[in-house]
Amino acid sequence: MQFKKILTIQDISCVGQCSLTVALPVISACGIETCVLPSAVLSTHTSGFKGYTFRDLTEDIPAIKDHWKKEGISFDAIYTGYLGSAKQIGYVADIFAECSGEGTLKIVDPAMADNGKLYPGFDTEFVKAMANLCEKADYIIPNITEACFLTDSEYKTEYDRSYIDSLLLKLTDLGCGTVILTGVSYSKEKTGVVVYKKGDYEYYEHERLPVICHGTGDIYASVFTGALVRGKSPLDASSIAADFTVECIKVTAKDKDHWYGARFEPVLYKLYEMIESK
Ligand code: PXL
Repeated sequence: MQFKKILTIQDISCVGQCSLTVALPVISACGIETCVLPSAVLSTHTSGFKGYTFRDLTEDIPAIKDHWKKEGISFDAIYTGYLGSAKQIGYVADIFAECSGEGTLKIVDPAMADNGKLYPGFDTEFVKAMANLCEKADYIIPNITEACFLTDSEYKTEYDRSYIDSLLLKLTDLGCGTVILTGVSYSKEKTGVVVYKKGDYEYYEHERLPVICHGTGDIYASVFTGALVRGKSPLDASSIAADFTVECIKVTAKDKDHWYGARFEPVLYKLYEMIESK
């Protein structure tokens, strides 16, 4: 196996089972060296905790990038998640441009919204900057809420295929390569993910669990990235990510008091094999 190296850029939420505390173990478990660039340090994530601290690391990024360039460091893939500010997104675009080798995959999870709402602290300037970053990505992994903000579309909880198709078209118009749209559900019992590239629509449908679990988007995007970089097709990477995330949600649902994140740890040992055997 050829050893690969990914850079992931997202925050450290010290407590909360999201962003880097998910991406680092998950991508490592895929068998890939995982380099990190923390976008911010928060005491917890912002969804449900009150009074969290937030240290924005935007101004550290240019010097980190310049050092990597001096050392001749580049990555097989760069995967971004929750970013700290609109200005920071510009610096991340510089990293895309300057720390890529030939064939470096750029994967953007525009982690900024869910259930029809932006996360606290984000505004339209941030959304615009994120849309610009999506333009530079080979893969973007929005949920439906993020897709709506990125394309200035109406958010709907009940929809049909034509609504999803129009979101996909508008997302592609941002200029990105492939769209992985998560949480697309055409029935009560099932949900799924659409992989869309230039009019080519593939859908992986799976069980829909009656629980909402914070942090599953980060698990999904991390597994997708790891599996893709391990050479899986976008559809296979999407289905492995979906199956793994469903297992994490099932484990988490057994613990009624665990409200702030998804328990991926008990399932992590299976991930390498899930990738190998697909
Ligand atoms: O899971 C996405 C995420 C990542 N990082 C921080 C968050 C959230 C979602 O709320 O608040 C800080």
